[in-house]
Amino acid sequence: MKLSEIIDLKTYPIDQPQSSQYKEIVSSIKGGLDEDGCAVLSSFLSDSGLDALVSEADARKSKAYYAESKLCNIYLAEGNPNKADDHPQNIFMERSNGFITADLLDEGTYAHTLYYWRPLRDFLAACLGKKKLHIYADPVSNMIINLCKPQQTFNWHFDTNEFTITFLLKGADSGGHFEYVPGLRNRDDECFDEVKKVLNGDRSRVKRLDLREGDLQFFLGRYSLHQVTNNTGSSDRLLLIQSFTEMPGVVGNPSRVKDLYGKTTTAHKEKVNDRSRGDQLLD
Ligand SMILES: O=C(O)CCC(=O)C(=O)O
Ligand SMILES: [Fe+2]
Repeated sequence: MKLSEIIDLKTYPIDQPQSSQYKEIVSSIKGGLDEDGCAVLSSFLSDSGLDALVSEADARKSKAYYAESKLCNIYLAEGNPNKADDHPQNIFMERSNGFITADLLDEGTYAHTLYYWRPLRDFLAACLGKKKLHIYADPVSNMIINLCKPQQTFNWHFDTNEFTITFLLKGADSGGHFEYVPGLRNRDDECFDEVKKVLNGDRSRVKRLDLREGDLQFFLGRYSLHQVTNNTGSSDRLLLIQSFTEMPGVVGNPSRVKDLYGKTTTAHKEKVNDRSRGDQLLD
């Protein structure tokens, strides 16, 4: 399988770092990320790539994991009995989406080929101004497909990994919008007061992204609170998510991984006390 079958390499020559087009793309993404932690490359996937990725996702939909517990806080973690009832750790919202996990997108799939393609990672590193990026070492959640069926929703939350790219494979006919609040917390501060305002319905800092099928979205989800609004249409919304880290060996918090994705592996057990993080933020 050639990468030119998946990505529109003519418009986005991300395998040619010396080209002027490459440099222009990198600088436009840097601008978007600096401004609000988010940037989009429209129609990044080729038509055939999009079709192939949608077929892979459709074939695995019946294996998507849906958690039993539906009420979650924004840290996708337990509440904190030592804090007031209206503290962000103790505010719970409905989450009803499911996930097709990384172990179902095995070697040989288009999604896997794209994720492990070195030029993509180098390109992402250039966009982020980092020397090198690593594949997120979490074998369950490093590459997943978020499945929001009609009437499903993904509550406000922060991500574990600093940096994610997503590909919209199938949009909802109505609802199912990606909304985010850029830089709502930072590596040194949870900014609970600002977080609380958003959870209490303040929309002044909320942005909504108009994503189209085949678009590539860059997103700094560890610091930007985000949600997917209720899918009020009649078709499924499918989004492929690939995560990368600056430090090698990062895996998710075992209880969060188990709750969201239904399983953990020996990698989570080994890393239970050593989950290499660049910060002390709540997960
Ligand atoms: O489906 C989306 O647009 C966002 C998914 C997401 O935030 C996540 O899986 O952490
Ligand atoms: Fe997220």
